[in-house]
Amino acid sequence: MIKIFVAIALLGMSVMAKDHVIEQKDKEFKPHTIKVKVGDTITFKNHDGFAHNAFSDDEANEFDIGMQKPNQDITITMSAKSTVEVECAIHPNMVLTIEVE
Ligand SMILES: [Cu+2]
Repeated sequence: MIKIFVAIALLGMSVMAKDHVIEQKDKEFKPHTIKVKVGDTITFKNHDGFAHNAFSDDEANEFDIGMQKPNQDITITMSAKSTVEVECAIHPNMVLTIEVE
């Protein structure tokens, strides 16, 4: 019985929060812009044959995923409302805007 309650609780959480995929391919974040809700997650998927990174100095959603190897997936959670400018520390031309509503 307890297992069923836990399963329902987890299901409820996963319905509320969505995961959004950002692909890193050909030294670009794809898509370049995305709109998400507070509590949603972003999964960065490195589809290039070399390392990438993603970081933001945004006050509300500061993060740095570090050195991301080829084929590695890294997930972060957007915890507050803001417009988050994301860059790759290795390739300065890679830019992404996450609008957290
Ligand atoms: Cu990069």
